[in-house]
Amino acid sequence: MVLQVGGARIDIERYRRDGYLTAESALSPDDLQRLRVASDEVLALCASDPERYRRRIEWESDHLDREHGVGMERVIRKLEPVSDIAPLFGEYAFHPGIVDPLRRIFDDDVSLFEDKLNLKLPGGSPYPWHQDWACCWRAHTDELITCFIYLDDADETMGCLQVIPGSHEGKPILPFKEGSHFEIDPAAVDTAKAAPVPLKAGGMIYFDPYLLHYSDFNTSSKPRRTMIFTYNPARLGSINEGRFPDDGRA
Ligand SMILES: O=C(O)CCC(=O)C(=O)O
Repeated sequence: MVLQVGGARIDIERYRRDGYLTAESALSPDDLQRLRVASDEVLALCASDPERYRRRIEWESDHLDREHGVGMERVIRKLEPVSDIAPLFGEYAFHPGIVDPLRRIFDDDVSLFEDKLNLKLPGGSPYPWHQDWACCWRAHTDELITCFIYLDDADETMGCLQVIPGSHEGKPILPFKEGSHFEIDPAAVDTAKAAPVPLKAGGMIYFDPYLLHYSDFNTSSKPRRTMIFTYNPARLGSINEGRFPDDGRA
């Protein structure tokens, strides 16, 4: 069944078959500009007091080897969660152009399960092949859909998302690489089937929690910022409210 939801063409069978779907931007150039400004502001806020915001911050230096880490010592790669300290992200999480397709896939309203801002600034580090449910969400339902929204144009030189279409099929839980609780064993990943998903700013990727995905270094001179929202069906309730750290905010 193919649905036209706002500007998005939603092919539900395709989502179920491939485990992901792309959609054109639901956001205007003004929306995107507001979000980029909000991204800069929340980044500056957290960078100004990294001790206070430490539970939200992932540092590039924890993901880069010595060769790639030069000059990246104090660069933030990810902020999670952000919607409570940067409410604009919380507002856009419920933008109809973003969530209406999900309401059709879930056949229900949505509840926001997770929100984050991945910066991938120039020189930013890869995310090795992983499955979100297996690495990060096992304590919760797997009735989850992630929406990945590029705030900047993203191509392969900027480390756009890459996926293995259909790898979610049958809800496999693939073995981790030895010593990791995140990265899948490279022997279990057929990288010949990898499909890069480059999109213009505002472009969206909806994907399944079992889908194998990856992104490479940002070797360009431009940022590849991404707003990432994960939702569960509203009938399950607000099941991940405990994710917001109490970092002494007024
Ligand atoms: O931002 C990226 O490039 C990948 C992020 C990702 O895979 C994740 O947050 O699970």
